Amino acid sequence: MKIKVIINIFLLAVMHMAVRADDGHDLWLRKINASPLKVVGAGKSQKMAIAMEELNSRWLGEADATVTLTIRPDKQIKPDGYRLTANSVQATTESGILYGVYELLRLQQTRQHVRSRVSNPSYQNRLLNHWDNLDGSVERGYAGRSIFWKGKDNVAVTEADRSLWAGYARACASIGLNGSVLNNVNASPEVLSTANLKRVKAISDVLRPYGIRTFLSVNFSSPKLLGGLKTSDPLDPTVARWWAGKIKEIYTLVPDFGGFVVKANSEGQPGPQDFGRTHAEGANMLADALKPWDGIVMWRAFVYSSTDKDRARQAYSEFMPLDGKFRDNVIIQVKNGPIDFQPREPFSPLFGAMKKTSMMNELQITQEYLGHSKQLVFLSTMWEECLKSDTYQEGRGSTVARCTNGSIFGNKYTAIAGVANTGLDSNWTGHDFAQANWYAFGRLAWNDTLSSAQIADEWLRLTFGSNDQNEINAGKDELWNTEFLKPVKEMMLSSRETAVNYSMPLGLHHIFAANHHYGPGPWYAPTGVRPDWTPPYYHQADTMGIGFDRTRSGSNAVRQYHQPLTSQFEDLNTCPEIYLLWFHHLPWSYKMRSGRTLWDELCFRYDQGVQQVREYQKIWDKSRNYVDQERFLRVQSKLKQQARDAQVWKDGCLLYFQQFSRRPIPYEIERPVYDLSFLESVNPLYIIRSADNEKEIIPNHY
Ligand code: GCW
Repeated sequence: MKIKVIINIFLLAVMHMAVRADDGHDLWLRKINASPLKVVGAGKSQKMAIAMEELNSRWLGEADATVTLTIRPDKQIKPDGYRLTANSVQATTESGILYGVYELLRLQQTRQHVRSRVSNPSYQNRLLNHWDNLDGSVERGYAGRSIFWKGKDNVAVTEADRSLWAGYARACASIGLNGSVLNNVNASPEVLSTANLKRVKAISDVLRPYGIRTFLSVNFSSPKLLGGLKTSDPLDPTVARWWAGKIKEIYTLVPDFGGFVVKANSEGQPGPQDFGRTHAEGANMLADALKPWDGIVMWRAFVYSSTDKDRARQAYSEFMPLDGKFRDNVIIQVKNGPIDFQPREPFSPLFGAMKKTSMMNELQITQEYLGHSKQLVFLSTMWEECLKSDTYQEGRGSTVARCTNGSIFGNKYTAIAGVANTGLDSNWTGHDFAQANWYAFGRLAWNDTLSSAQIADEWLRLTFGSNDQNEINAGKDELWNTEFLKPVKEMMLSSRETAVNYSMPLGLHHIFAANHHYGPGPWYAPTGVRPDWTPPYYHQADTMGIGFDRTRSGSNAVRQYHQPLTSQFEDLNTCPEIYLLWFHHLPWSYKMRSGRTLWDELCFRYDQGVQQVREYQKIWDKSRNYVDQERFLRVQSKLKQQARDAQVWKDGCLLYFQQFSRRPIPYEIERPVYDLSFLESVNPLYIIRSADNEKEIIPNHY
């Protein structure tokens, strides 16, 4: 008996060792046993050397095949695009070759047939925005410190830095990204100091061979704060001259520099309004200075003031009157929703509305409002929902994607940005499944019509699949498909809806605990804090009901949408239930389409969210034999945390709202396990910032 147990343990151990330990550092580019091949036409540049190296180390096509790389003019192929066959890549630029090579290798590794075809990116600029501070901390970063910055006494560049940046650039290039904004939009003027610009140059020298251009976020008051001028008024000629000089210095160091991102007159950041000037006057001054170098300005529309009654209306109100007043090298950078990267928001009404101005979408890859790097939430479905939303601005089919990718308005410059989730953690993103969000952003930036199902499928195959021909021949592949790929993919695809359910179902939004935005805080409203930074401003719960009235009888934000959306959102019979409490304040007894009351429905949704996470724990535990021990245990432990988090969300929100609804939680639903008073009291403890602000620490037990 004893011997049998020992043998079983031994067999189990061998099985686990067979799936090699993996710290996740190689992302979706894990080492594989490549077949030999011959490459023709590669030339000698650094970029082509990378393309060659990738082919040689990752070729899974026919052994000893000859692959041809050709650069020549072709009207069908845009600068980063390519034409592909099973053994050739043709492009008009070296970057195009590189992207084509990565696609060819991806198709092979995911066992897809290589059709001969042309692929062009949806957006010219496909950018990661790093909210990295010069001191090395990362705003809303949950994967360790910055990969770019280490503090002002530490600007010298090391070999380790270079190799990390090369790994990062390679990962970005492999999914089609072509630009990085290296610092936080809450920008320190110091980023433009000569010492820091030298570091920017070093970074850009590493990024360039991978086709990644460098951009910076700038502080609008830099002329005064860094340059020592008396003012930063954009209409003052000395200010414009200062910027022109700085920009020349940048381009001397970084000849292919991309341009600036600016957060102006937003959340305390300086901007042109400090001098009585408009956003357009501010943006244009920078755009004119960048023009001779072919640089662009991405000017953010994330603005709101404490006095307005509805934060959701403000970006539109402030920017619409400026339509047509921006230079052509200015792009207005708009967050996907009108408030702030919430688990679910309708799309921002600005998309497609400013017809004479280029607009770009800003998505958030880092999970500020979606469980940090603690929770498994695949964001691709959320972005897909936004990109495919019909704005109706130029008739049916005017999706957010088409309003920003140039296909409707023919914009000279197009772009899309994702707020990065990378840090020094060995797996780059903290949660192993958060890598999938980085991957998905790149893939959607390249092709904004891709489905999340395809993206999840690719990512899982690349990240966890086997390329061992023996295993495939032994039929292990079949098993892997049914027992791992299918259930785990379904888990990913439903995970965002799950997070919505356990945190903010039916259109609820911004009911987070203050500051860190991790757990629930619908009760948080201390005196003295501006109302739009407190959850009751957003949920408006009282004994009459719950929800934000944005109809004509409320803030009328609904008017900012194009017909038929205005009517659709306003009419309770047609308003999608996913946006119900976003647009309406409704009585607790309101009858939902399910036949339940609003209160009961809310309870069901919260409960469903909890049940779904419990289900994910089972799915993951069953995948044990298909994942290396290291990643298996890491994800398993994070799912436990997520299950506890979901319970806290459900109990906290339902017990809090129940004070207003004064109705029982339906008896078929699991009872709360926490007390409201306890959850309210631990709220500030969710996060303890360590001395150097390095990382948030969230206790495992509430
Ligand atoms: O979502 C909010 C974040 C801030 C961020 C801001 C912005 C960089 O809480 O941390 O600041 O948005 O997008 O500017």
